[in-house]
Amino acid sequence: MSERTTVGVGMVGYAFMGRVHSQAWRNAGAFFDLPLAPRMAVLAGRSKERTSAAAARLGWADVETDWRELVRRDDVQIVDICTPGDSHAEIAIAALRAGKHVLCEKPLANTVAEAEAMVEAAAGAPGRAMVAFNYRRVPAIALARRLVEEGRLGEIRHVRAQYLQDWIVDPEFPLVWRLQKDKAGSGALGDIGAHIIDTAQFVTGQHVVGVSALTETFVKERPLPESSAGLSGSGGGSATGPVTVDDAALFIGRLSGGALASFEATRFATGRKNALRIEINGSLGSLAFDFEAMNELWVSEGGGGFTRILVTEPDHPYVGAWWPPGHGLGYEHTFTHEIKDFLEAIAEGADPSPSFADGLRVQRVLAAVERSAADSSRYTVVEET
Ligand code: SOE
Repeated sequence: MSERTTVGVGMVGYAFMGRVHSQAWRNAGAFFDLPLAPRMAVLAGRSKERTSAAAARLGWADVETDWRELVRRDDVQIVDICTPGDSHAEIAIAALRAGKHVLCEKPLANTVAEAEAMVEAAAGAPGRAMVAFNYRRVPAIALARRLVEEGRLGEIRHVRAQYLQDWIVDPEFPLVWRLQKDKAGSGALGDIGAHIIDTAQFVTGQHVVGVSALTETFVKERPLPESSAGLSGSGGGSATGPVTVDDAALFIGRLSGGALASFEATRFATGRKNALRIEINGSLGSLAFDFEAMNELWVSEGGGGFTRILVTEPDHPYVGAWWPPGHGLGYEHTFTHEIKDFLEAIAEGADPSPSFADGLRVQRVLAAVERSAADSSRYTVVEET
């Protein structure tokens, strides 16, 4: 067996995304024949005690309490950014300038200007840069892309994309960082709307060229949290603070190939936990996907109704590396696939997909949605409320 080059990985952040990325770095080599051998060298977080505990649990060899130290280390060739959006640009640009490869959580940044600076840094750097839109690596979504690419759906006319969650329906749910504009950039729009924009663009091979939008913040004040952690931040006392992001964003758009698209991203879809859905209608056929049944793709061809493809066959994207047919994959596998694809791109010296430029394209759509929603002249009143 040939000796593979070892690449040291340094990860910044260890909350929800840090945990799923860690398991992907740990497992990718056990299931895929990787061109490079990742070594989980160092984890960075602010508190020495909490970062050390996370590193021991998640499998990182060492810790730093300042991400700048991580970026300086010679045993780190890849920097994986799992922090809130307000630090993505600074960390990514520093890492690229230090000659590292960068994997950055989505959305790429909090503003278009930051995302542009990141793309510029990536263009002039030796390292490769990828934005972590993990749903591209759901086997059923990758299969959907394959079907569209093969022309099986014909000309694409409609895209209906939704990302429905309900984790903040309770008005007592605390004001965690995802509900603060200075940390997260936007709310449901950037957090989960970004995923459906990327998924729609990826599957159709087209991009959004114009939008018209409505956004809403249903619960405007929330209890201040004891900790600002993730999706389960614990409630505080009686003090409250303002929610400064959208709870829901709905928009319609036109795609570059002429299709009409509708998008809905909300954290108020009571009962829907992680329903990333997409339906595409073309001149020859249609397909439909719902992440809550992520091993299934529904396809209509030849003028008939929808039939189910169970996406667990070895010739389906990524599946051959895993279990026998019918045994199914989960959320975490999408990140393992992401790591595999990222390492292959690095080894080939190619731009990973999605690149920072793809992330910027999504960022521009997010900004356009916010501009459209803020422009009341584009909203036709039927009745004053
Ligand atoms: C929270 O809405 C969240 O964790 C997103 O930030 C992730 O990107 C998504 O995959 C699951 O939900």
